[in-house]
Amino acid sequence: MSDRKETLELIVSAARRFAREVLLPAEIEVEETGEIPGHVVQGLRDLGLFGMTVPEEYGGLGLSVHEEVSVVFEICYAQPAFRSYFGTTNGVGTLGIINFGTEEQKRKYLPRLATGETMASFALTEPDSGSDAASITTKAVRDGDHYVINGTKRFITNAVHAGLFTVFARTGPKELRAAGISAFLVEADTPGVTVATPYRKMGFAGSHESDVIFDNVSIPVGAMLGAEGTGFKNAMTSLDHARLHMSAVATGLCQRLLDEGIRYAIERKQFGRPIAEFQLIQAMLADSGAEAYAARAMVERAAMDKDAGKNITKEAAYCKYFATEAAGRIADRMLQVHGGNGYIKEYAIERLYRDVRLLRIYEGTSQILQLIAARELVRNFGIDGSSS
Ligand code: COS
Repeated sequence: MSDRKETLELIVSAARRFAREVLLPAEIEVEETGEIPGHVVQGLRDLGLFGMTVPEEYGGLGLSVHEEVSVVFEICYAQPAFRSYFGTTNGVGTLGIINFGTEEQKRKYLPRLATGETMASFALTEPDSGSDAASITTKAVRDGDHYVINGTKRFITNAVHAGLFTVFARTGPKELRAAGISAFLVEADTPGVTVATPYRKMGFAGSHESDVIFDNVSIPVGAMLGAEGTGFKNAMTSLDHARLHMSAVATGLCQRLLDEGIRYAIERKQFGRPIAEFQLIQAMLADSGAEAYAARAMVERAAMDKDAGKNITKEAAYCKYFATEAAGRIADRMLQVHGGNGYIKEYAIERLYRDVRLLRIYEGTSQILQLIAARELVRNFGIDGSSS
């Protein structure tokens, strides 16, 4: 076996063990306290998960996308807030620096992001700009050798923990839409940055989403990430990758939900037999097993295509759309398998059912992903008279 393959197998099996031995037993505590316990955070750091995507030369694990999703499948066997804790730092909050940062920006930030010493957040969404990301109104105005940022960002995951924000702001007129948006690296302790109290949510306990207010925040021109006016494309490129990661999150959860349903169906007896022997229950298990398998196959294939340098905008949209919708359907069926017990808090399915609901909304709603996939299909049709 090659050294690389052996190392990956070690990382994946360590992630699997960690999920089963450390994360699963901590789930109820996280649900009750709304916080990720310190020993879990330390464990995530020890595994190097904050720096999964950071190249080795900057202190990260330098995983390929296929390797990354393989680890995420395992970690997301546990409830998704654990992954959220390191997700923005190795995902959207860091990918921009890796892909578009100057050498100076990479050297300054990546080593401490890779260890989790500094956490990163991605600040794109605003109160009036969600799916229509090109309509943001946060402004960055040049003032000598500085930019001054004003605006409010909404639902920013991990803002309360973040030491660094990738902030998208308008440097050109609103008529320019996407072409008038630039990205900036803003340190959280810069005067004028305020992180609001996290929102109370339906699920996902342990993951914090807050508004972040930028009030006359002055940052040096060197804090711009990529060239002026390229911020939107930079965000979309990061999101293509992040949507594959999110599809892996959903895929890990599909497996967990299925296992919760199978275990219950074997243990629960009605009419003198385990309910797993009843064909209508079996249909729900089979449909869910098939969808979990399909999600995994899609995500692995798209990740390999991305590693091979292919454009995966359409495939990432397919994957996130399919895997997160599948997780929703599986959660619903497995709750049904649990009957009345599925509706009470003693069973994990009640919590997971609420948690997976968010996956179909953030990092691109299912409807936006359908739109992206269809646009790509139509755009590329006709070169050889087919869509393949
Ligand atoms: N990769 C690279 N560039 C991309 C891109 C991608 N995946 N998608 C779009 N672009 C480029 C386009 O090529 C275009 O540049 P040119 O004019 O030079 O060709 C520019 O970005 C603007 O793109 P587009 O015209 O497609 O923008 P729209 O406003 O029509 O819409 C969508 C873009 C809807 C796809 C975008 O706003 C989106 O993804 N919305 C969802 C946002 C989201 O996921 N938010 C979640 C919170 S962030 S965690």
